[in-house]
Amino acid sequence: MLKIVLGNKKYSSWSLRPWLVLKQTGAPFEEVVVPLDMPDTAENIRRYSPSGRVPALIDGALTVWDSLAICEYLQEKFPQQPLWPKDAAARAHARSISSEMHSGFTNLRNDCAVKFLEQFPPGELRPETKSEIERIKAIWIECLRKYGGPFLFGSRFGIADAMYAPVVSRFRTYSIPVEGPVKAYCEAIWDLPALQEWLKAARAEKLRAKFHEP
Ligand SMILES: N[C@@H](CCC(=O)N[C@@H](CS)C(=O)NCC(=O)O)C(=O)O
Repeated sequence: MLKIVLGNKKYSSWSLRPWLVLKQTGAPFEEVVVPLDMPDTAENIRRYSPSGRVPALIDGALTVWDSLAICEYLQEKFPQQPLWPKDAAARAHARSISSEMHSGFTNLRNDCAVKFLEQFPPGELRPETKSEIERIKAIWIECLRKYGGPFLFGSRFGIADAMYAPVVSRFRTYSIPVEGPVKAYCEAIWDLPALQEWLKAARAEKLRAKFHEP
């Protein structure tokens, strides 16, 4: 059976992404949660993955690490599932925005750490962070218009949605205003049964992470 190695569900945004994609495949899988922010975190993760970072996917003798590589592997393993869009141009678009998320938006990532269960009143954001938020909203609006929603590439939740799911959480946590199609998209993601299942598990989690909690 497939095994996915994750960090704390309250905080691990990189873990959520391939976990959502794995849920979308419908395949059974086991989970291992490695506590983050501990002196032995990297050593513990290295028992599963050479990168010392979560997430990692274990499929028999094969280990795949790094969120986007895991998503790509899942598409190859489950070719009947439209995790990437079937149309080549749409697929290239989906890969572009997924890579843009994977390698970018560092101001937003640094200033607005993912805390899936928390909500704060609106605060002042740096101009660099605001401009990344505007870029993300523009990406979503373009996709929703072009492919008809409710997800970025149409009626099915896919890898691109999974890559941006933690941003939806950041918008909630930091009370970043959303309206129109962006608001509808955020609601569609937040209401996903799989995301709600993740949040339920996060609420039940007893682990604490010192870099993420006072
Ligand atoms: N580029 C990686 C980033 C993975 C990452 O930074 N994971 C964090 C948790 S969300 C981690 O493993 N931290 C462990 C540590 O810092 O010791 C991916 O996309 O999977």
